[in-house]
Amino acid sequence: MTSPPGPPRPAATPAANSAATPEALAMGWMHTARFLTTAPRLEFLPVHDAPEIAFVGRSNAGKSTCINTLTQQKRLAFASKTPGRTQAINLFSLGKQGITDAVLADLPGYGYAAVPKADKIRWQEVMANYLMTRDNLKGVVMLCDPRHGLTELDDILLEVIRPRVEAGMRFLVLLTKADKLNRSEANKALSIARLQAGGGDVKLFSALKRQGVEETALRLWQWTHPETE
Ligand SMILES: Nc1nc2c(ncn2[C@@H]2O[C@H](COP(=O)(O)OP(=O)(O)OP(=O)(O)O)[C@@H](O)[C@H]2O)c(=O)[nH]1
Ligand SMILES: [Mg+2]
Repeated sequence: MTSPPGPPRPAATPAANSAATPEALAMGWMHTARFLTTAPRLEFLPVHDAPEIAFVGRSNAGKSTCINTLTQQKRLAFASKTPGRTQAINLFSLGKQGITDAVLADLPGYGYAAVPKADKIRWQEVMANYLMTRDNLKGVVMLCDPRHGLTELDDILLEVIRPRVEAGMRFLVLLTKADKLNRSEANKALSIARLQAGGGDVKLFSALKRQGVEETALRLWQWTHPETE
């Protein structure tokens, strides 16, 4: 007779549980996400020691949906059909047993036509400031709808972060809503975005088809736990 299995023991790090794949462990880690705070302006952002990862991109690109998919939580980040929905920086803590070992930042999208010009400029300044000055910013995930490609505003943002990327900050472009592309469109979008991102890391992502989800989770784990890379 075999004894019943005991309760699963939480792993301190993904590597601690040898039975599961690194991707599955990274997904378990992502699932620990919880709301930390919302900051309408930079000065309201809390200071913390954990590595931070920012999700940036045009309005409606799918940033909030991507965070919900990665964290396997339906309504952690507010996703909406109405562009311009995320209007403040929302932070989410990650880490097992209540210990925060990374923070995700959902940033408001840019480029939404209906936003008054003064607000747009104010927001671009806030964003540039955040990306240039946030000390513990470890990585940036830029989300881009491949049907529009990387736009002028995405290029400006790439320029803003270039010095930090050259200094070691991690960077990934996710081509979202990949479920809307056929295979040849997807391949074409990938090669164009790779060129535009200066040979940087570009992946297809679909919340709907769950494409690229586990790889992205693992990537974010590795960025924030370089000792495990
Ligand atoms: N088909 C498809 N639709 C998606 C996917 N990801 C997001 N969407 C849709 O795209 C719309 C915008 O998604 P959000 O996640 O709110 O976009 P956002 O980038 O956070 O937008 P802002 O907060 O306005 O900057 C919603 O209607 C989502 O359902 C995807 O992978 N596939
Ligand atoms: Mg959003």
